[in-house]
Amino acid sequence: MKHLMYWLRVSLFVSALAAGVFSVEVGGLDVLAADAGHGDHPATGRKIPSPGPDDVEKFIKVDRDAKHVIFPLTATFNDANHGMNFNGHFKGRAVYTVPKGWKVTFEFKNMSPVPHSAVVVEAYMARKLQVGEPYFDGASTTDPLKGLKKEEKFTFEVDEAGKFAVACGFPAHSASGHWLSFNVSKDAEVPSIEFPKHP
Ligand SMILES: [Cu+2]
Repeated sequence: MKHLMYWLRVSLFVSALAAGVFSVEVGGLDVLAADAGHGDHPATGRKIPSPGPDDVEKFIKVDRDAKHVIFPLTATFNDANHGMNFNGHFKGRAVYTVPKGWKVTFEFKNMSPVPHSAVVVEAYMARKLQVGEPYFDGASTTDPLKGLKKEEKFTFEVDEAGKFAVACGFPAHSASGHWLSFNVSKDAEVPSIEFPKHP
């Protein structure tokens, strides 16, 4: 039922967009993230990791010598933000930081029948209806506008410091909150994830 409602919302939105009558940013879906923690996915019962403040180290794989970090990235991990979340987080409220010059792999997985995708873009792009091309070479799933209903890994190198976002590239999803904060830092020595307080 939830998925049906969600489809309905999206198709209504897309129709509005097509008709050119949509003028305000989608921002009404302000459901706070449930404490994601480790848990069973409500739809599948599968154990999927989702980081909380105490288990970031278990969640990410770090190879300091190779300067390579691997993050799981599960779209629709749970029902938070109507399923428009990665690992249970949305609207930038998980901040992934990686040191400049490192290699980053995202292990994208979509748990929903709705297509989702992932694209690394400059932070301000996350609020747009279409988030555009990946900022770093290779920093997206295949054809992010269409989205995927399966798993796909992608790896890229972060050769420039700045504030970025891991956004869903399916039209209007990121504007509805389907994005995480992704910072490339020239000072950080190891990758980290932080959870800013809700405003
Ligand atoms: Cu999405």
